[in-house]
Amino acid sequence: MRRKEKRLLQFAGLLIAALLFLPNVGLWSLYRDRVFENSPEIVEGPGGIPQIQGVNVRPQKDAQVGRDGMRRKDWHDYEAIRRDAARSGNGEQGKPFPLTDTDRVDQAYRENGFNIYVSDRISLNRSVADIRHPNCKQKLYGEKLPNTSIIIPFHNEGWSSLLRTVHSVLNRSPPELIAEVILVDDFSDKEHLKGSLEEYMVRLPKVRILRTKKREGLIRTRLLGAAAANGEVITFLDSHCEANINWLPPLLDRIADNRKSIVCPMIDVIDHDNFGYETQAGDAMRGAFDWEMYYKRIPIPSELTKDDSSEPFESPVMAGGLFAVDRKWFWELGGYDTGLEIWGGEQYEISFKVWMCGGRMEDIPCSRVGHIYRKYVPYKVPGGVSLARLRNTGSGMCMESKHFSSGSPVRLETCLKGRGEAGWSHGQVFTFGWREDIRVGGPMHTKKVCFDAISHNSPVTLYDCHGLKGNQLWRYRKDKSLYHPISNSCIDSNPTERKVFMNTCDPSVPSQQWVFEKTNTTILETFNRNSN
Ligand code: UD2
Ligand code: MN
Repeated sequence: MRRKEKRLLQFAGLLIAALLFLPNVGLWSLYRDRVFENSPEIVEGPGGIPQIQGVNVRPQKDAQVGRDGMRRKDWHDYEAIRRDAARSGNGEQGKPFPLTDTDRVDQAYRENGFNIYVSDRISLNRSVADIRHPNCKQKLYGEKLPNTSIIIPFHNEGWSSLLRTVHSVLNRSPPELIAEVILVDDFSDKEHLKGSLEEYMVRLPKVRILRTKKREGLIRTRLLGAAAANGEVITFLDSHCEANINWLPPLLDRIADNRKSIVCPMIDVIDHDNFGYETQAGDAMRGAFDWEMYYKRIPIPSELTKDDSSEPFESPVMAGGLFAVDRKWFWELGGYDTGLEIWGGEQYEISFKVWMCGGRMEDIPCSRVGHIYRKYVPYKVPGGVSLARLRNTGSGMCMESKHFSSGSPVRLETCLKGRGEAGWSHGQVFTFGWREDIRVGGPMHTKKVCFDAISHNSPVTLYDCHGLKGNQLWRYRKDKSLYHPISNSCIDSNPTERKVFMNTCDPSVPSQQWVFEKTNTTILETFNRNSN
């Protein structure tokens, strides 16, 4: 009896010792799965910047074997992190540039939709704050990851914003994972994007420049880059981004895990005024869309929130510009629809396809890339449906929707000069689209308020667009009148009172005649054909 007890005790002791000390079994291996050996002490420095204690501490770069037999390693470049943390100056650590009023010149925004003067005064190699979830600093990713081509389409991009995109990618990605960086010029006409860009890129051997033969729009421009790419994965970025610390391995790791994955980094905001770098409001959210196909970010539902919010989560649709995908899988999906013009909508197409074809789409919290959200769209949209102005023939004045808000009247105002292309926000730009209503704003940023009239003698007011025709259905007639079929009346105007109202149609009075300026007549013809 006693001997048996002793044996049992001895056995239990041995078991505990084995669990504690033998490599690759039990508790020890579980522990090693989570924390890699000899990891440096990363501490939070000023402004949340990671700093490594001690000099020349190199982490253990040897791979660790996980419970699933996968070899994983720490992909951080601690040397680069240390160099970045030591930088100081304008905009360094992603801090806002101290703007004075004279820095806020309109001209600085006009060409790019963001303050290029400020961008020019910030280093092309500036450091950004490491605002990742703390768990991201501990994560290991596959020792063998596929390499990627980085594809950056651009149309008349600013010099410093484009170059900073390229530098941030090269500075903050493991070189062996970057097959190439392909800059695809969508028929820009700015001088700095021609010879000077080519000369500059000679010093960066991984960078190639391709050019479209005519203005193609961002979708066909991306496709041109994708067709020329050699990497196992293709990663698309906008031409005004900044990649954050260790952004790439977390993306590639998910594709290595399942090649039918489209993965997106968290998109941070680079302020268009002062270039401060911060998270989007609410940070991690799912991508979705409303009934008007407007992209939205919505909170992650509780059934999907994981204990660890640094883990990937699925989204119905992506934001559009920043993602990585297995190159062959992208083509198996059919790439993008080549009929998509200039800007927009492509994210729905690719998102629906990936879900319908047995893939998955994920957002990866440990991968972060900053993006400059512009103040307004600076480029022209050839053949677009944007009506720069609706000018009255009689008075020469323009329709104006100053407050953009539902319930406010449309008024007659002096036509704004010279700002037609850039100023979608000024209230004299309208979109006459396939819904046969008249919307405030350019086609890329319509405000979702529409011309609305309730009777044959009421004022013309703005109301939330409902897309159901009725009071919001309009027709432009050959006699230059704006006809409202439901009330069988036309838009009239009174320049003295600046009023815009409905009246019995009389094509002979100039106060009822309107000209669409800077629009494409075929669009109007299509519009009228559809409404017959
Ligand atoms: C968002 C996306 C963008 C794209 C777009 C349309 C993010 C951060 N951005 O708008 O990637 O998906 O929605 O859905 O998700 N460009 C051309 N040719 C053109 C117009 C644009 O090459 O004719 C380039 C442009 O230089 C930029 C990219 O395409 O690199 C996207 O254009 P954007 O920055 O004007 O679009 P954005 O950020 O408003
Ligand atoms: Mn963009």
